[in-house]
Amino acid sequence: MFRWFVAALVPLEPPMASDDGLTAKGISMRWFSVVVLAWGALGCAPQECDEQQGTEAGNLVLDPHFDQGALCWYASQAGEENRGFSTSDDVPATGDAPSLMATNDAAGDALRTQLISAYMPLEDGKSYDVSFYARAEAERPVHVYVQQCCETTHKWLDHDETIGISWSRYSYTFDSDWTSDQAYFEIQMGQVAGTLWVDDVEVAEH
Ligand SMILES: [Ca+2]
Repeated sequence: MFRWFVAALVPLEPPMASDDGLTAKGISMRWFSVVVLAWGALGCAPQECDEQQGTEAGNLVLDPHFDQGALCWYASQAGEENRGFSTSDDVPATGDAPSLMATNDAAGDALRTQLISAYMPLEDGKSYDVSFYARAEAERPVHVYVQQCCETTHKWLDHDETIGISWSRYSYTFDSDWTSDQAYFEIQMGQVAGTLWVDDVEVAEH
């Protein structure tokens, strides 16, 4: 069963102590606090996301093609949900409209603007393939994660990526050394201002 959560960026003083590697990467923890409402634990589905329609066999990502826009995802900018996010008919050649379009309106920390999937279950000892289509109005960095929420952070994938101006598929594989039903896929795109399109996200057993 997918669980759902809402995360928010909250100013935090003093900076949170962390050994999760974000500070080591020079990403300020000052703005980083994840507030979790595990509605799934209460048996509540996302209020507007149709989980049945969004579920695809063999793909752990809920609504991976953004058929429901961002309803099955958590998208935020500067702590404001859905700010700068909309659907677009600009899609990869093999894809179907819509894609998800994100416009970051100011450069900042990577996590200033983030796109986060609903929870996925991952198992220790299994290998997983991760991929998505993306393009940007100008070549730009993003950061791609598969990690666990929230008090015990575990990262399966932690990758700096450069997105080009043409639709391309970005792919990764990892061997899971951890079991969790609170894993999520995330793209952080707050590093530079500009627009990014994303579609056809997949996390699947290898
Ligand atoms: Ca699509």
